[in-house]
Amino acid sequence: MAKLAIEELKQALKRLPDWTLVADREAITRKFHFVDFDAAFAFMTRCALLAAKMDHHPEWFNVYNRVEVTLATHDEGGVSQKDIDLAAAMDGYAALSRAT
Ligand code: H2B
Repeated sequence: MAKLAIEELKQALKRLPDWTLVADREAITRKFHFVDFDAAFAFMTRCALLAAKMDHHPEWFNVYNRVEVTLATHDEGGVSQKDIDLAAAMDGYAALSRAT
């Protein structure tokens, strides 16, 4: 899937207000905070099952109740619609557990 042009990407990010562009590469990132590790890991499990289905995988880092996610399409060296779709789905899963 082709990477988005920078203007397309900025447009797409308007609907993902909690996600920002990474400074030194073409990728998007968001930090999630949950009430505890169980909530964080439940979120990661939901995301993992979807990622496997999409064949599109997050770069992520978890400590206790915190999950930091970076999304990029490695094959394209940038952000594609798949990243946007995965980010939107992650926002939805996070909302289920009232993440901030
Ligand atoms: N995930 C992400 N985030 N970017 C990719 O380019 C990508 C992926 N490529 N998951 C897939 C797997 C690719 O390696 C396989 C061969 O389809």
